[in-house]
Amino acid sequence: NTISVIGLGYIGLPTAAAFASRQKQVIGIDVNAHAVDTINRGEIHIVEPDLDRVVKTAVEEGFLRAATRPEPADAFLIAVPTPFEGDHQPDMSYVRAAAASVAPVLKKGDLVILESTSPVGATEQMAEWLAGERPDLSFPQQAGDASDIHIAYCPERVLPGQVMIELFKNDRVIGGMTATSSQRACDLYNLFLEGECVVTNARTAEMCKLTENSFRDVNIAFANELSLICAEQQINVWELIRLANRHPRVNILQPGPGVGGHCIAVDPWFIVAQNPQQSRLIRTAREVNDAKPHWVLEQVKQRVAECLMASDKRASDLKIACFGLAFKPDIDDLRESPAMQVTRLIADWHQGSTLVVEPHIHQLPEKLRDKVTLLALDDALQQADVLVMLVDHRQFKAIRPEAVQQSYIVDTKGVWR
Ligand code: SAJ
Repeated sequence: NTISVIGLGYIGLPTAAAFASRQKQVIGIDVNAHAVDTINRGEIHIVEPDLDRVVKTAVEEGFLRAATRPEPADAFLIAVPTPFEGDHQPDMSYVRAAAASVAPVLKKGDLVILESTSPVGATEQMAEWLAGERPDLSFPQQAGDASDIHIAYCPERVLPGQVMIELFKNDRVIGGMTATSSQRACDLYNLFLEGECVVTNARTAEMCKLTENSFRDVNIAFANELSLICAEQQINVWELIRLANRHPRVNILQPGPGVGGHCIAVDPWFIVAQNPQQSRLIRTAREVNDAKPHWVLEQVKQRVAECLMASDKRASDLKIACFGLAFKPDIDDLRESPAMQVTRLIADWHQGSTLVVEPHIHQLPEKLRDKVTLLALDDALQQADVLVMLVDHRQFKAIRPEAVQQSYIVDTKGVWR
């Protein structure tokens, strides 16, 4: 039995590698020829702990290979991006293109699974697209359990940085369009899954994925809102949360410079787009979290003003050091990072130099290259007048208090609480 994974990104490639690690024949498909060549050399084009080793072994042992065009297989897993468009409407064009590319190679008995985070109804929509391309085959929407092609929605829920652990260990929600589709999908994931397959229908599974990330977004927004209130009331928000969390039924998350990554800041909008009247809390949480980087900039402006008042320096002499660019601690992923956004806002506003410390990178991303200077931790601590803590990387939490001489600090992560 051959398994085909369409889209070899942060989810597709680890999933392909997981099946291949159980000695299943896997063909990975991606439109990016560079990614395909890299994988066929046994290397990877993304950063994820342990993935390189698993892919290398799978390719060397002949269980995994990549191609740019779909080939016949028995199961197809679609794991392509579903970003949103300018007005927060989900963009399903990659799923549509993936369905169109798979349709010509489908045969009776095949299973098609959508893994991409999608609005409710997307799986039925995908089935319609497939049926439109292949009138010679029957699909669940017309033929029910007796259909030629089986279709399910099975979202991933792995944490970036721990994908190769969570992919195996997490329970998996399986939303088949029919009972047979669900059963076939369970059998497939059980090839490598140590967690449990929990069966539901496709619409519930779609909503479940959106719900998980919206839950986290709403809870982080609560913490971020508290941080604004506490700043007004001269209360240490970190101490406040620590104390409140001593209550047996309270568990507040941590505030920060905003919410980054590729899922939590995106998925809630899928719910809002489909249910604008009902999703007031989810929308507001998004707005609270998206506003946080701008609030951090205002805090920096205040500290800079105080620093200028207390010294004879001009604004253009003042150095601001930003600590961290990654979207969360102890990773090197800078995409969709609020720390990056804050750093850019500061660099665009500030007349003097903006320094950056990011122990996980050797080179600044292009967007920042001519705006800021990448420095070692100790150098930045020595040179800067104002410190802005943006990511609670291990290295920053280990800074000794006596190494910090500055009194003008914006600490978005409570590292210097
Ligand atoms: N963050 C805070 N405060 C917190 C926790 C997180 O500000 O207390 C921030 C982080 O700094 C980061 C953002 O939220 O900027 C998101 O980080 P995260 O670690 O919460 O989540 P992701 O985006 O790395 O992965 C999430 C996970 N979803 C949930 O925990 C519900 C993961 O399980 C999903 O698979 C993933 O989204 C996804 O692909 O959807």
